[in-house]
Amino acid sequence: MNETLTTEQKLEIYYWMTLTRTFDERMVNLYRQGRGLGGAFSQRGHEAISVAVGYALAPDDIVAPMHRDLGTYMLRGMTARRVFSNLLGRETGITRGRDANLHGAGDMSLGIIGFISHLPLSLPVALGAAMSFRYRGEARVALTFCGDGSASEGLFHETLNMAALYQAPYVLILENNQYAYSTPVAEQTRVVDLAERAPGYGIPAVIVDGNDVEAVYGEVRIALDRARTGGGPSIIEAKTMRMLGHAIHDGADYVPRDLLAEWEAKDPVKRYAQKLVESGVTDRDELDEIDHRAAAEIEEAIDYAEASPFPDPATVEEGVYAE
Ligand SMILES: Cc1ncc(C[n+]2csc(CCOP(=O)(O)OP(=O)(O)O)c2C)c(N)n1
Ligand SMILES: [Mg+2]
Repeated sequence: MNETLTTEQKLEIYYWMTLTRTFDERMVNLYRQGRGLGGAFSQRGHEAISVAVGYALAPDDIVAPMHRDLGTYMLRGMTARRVFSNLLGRETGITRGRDANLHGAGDMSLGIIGFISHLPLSLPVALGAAMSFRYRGEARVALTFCGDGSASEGLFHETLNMAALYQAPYVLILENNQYAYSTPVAEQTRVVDLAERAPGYGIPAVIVDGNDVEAVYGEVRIALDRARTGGGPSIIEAKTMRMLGHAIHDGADYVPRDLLAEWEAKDPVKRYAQKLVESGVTDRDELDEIDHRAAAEIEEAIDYAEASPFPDPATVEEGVYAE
């Protein structure tokens, strides 16, 4: 299924990509200015993947995003205000200032499973959601993200084996961004394409250019439709590049500069802008207008977060379930 996107949809996708990119750039700046708090993981380079997934999911589906999937969070209704408030440890944040990054930042009313820090623990949790859809006969899908490094953990294999066995309505987006912290993919596995593992579970997989938003969208729609109509799970390996360090503290000196330059030339946001202009969908003026709208929205979200209170220390035990 490769449905054609309308002009309106393409511009909407561009808006989400530029919003995600601007959020990220402003977040990095805030931390460099000493205005940040907690951990900040740049998702620069991942915009096409997270936006395409968020755009393709149905409202009733469940998603388990990771730390570089900001576009998906925002497309599902997690506002920039709430995410910035979270990053700055404010009461108005997703975790009410308990965790100043995207860990645990879920909201089941938006169909988002909070990201679990212990990688890749979100995988079996999302599979649980998929199995519940199957048992209840609901036409819903659970989609989970997984990094190249996380794919080397035992839970990856256990989860996919079980998902395959039970033909769960489950889609796994493997974000191969070439590195897990400072470890390149070639130093943790002998397979070149992580998608090569799929036949071992008995499920289909595709490899997609993770910097091409429409290509990712097309593959995600195919996988979601397959899962929704009883065809079982599948893997989409989206190849991209982590363009900055693992987190804000990491200068990533271990990444070869020419590798970064190679991927910079394939920047997903700039590339989509160029495609939209060259194919006559729009012109640079309209894209500039969208960029300005996104920038204004992000500035407003930062102002809102910085003006929001820190949590009241008296509420520290709220949300703690252990006794
Ligand atoms: C079980 C476990 N071991 C180690 C870590 C520390 N850690 C956090 S992110 C990360 C790298 C993950 O790499 P990858 O899955 O490729 O995702 P990426 O950060 O590249 O998006 C590591 C080692 C962790 N969170 N959980
Ligand atoms: Mg990685």
